[in-house]
Amino acid sequence: MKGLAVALVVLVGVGGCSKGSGAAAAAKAPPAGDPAAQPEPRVIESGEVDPAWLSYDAATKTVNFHLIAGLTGLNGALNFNGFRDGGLTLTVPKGWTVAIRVTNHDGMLPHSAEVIPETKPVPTEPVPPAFDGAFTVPLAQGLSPLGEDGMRFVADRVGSFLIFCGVPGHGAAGMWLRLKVSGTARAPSLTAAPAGKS
Ligand SMILES: [Cu+2]
Repeated sequence: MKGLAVALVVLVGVGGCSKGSGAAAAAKAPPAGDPAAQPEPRVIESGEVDPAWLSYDAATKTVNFHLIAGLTGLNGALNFNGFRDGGLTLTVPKGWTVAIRVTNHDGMLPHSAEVIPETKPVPTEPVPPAFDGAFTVPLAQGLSPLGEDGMRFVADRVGSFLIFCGVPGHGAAGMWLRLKVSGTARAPSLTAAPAGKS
């Protein structure tokens, strides 16, 4: 099934849809400026961090993160970037602009993404976002298989947050990562932790 999904990604290419794709596309475009030239995510194993997911510009205080729903078969594909239950943490310095490109790599299920306050238990459906604009559209319905959207927001307060799938039941089933907004970090970073730690 994973192989099928990868094949479909190659065949279908960029399936655009959604809100604010203009602004989001501008935010996430590489210096070359051609979104169509963006490489598809390479196939990796669950728990492996691909350095290509994260890039940033210290001059403009902007961090670009590629969030990939259902990248691997982990947790019935209810994972982001091959991680579940907060196993991957994106840390950004306070005040930086966070641009997240969201790709639904799952060939079967819809997925979405939303930054929410850290809460236990993890919500079973969408809640108000922690930052203005920190969600994909449609949030509860999710992006179609192989669909794509983006979000852009200013991480204007320190704290611990979740990057959570808003499709009912997915987040609570483990489809969430962590976002830490730090008052002391000098640069963004991506850190893997043992799976299941929450
Ligand atoms: Cu999901």
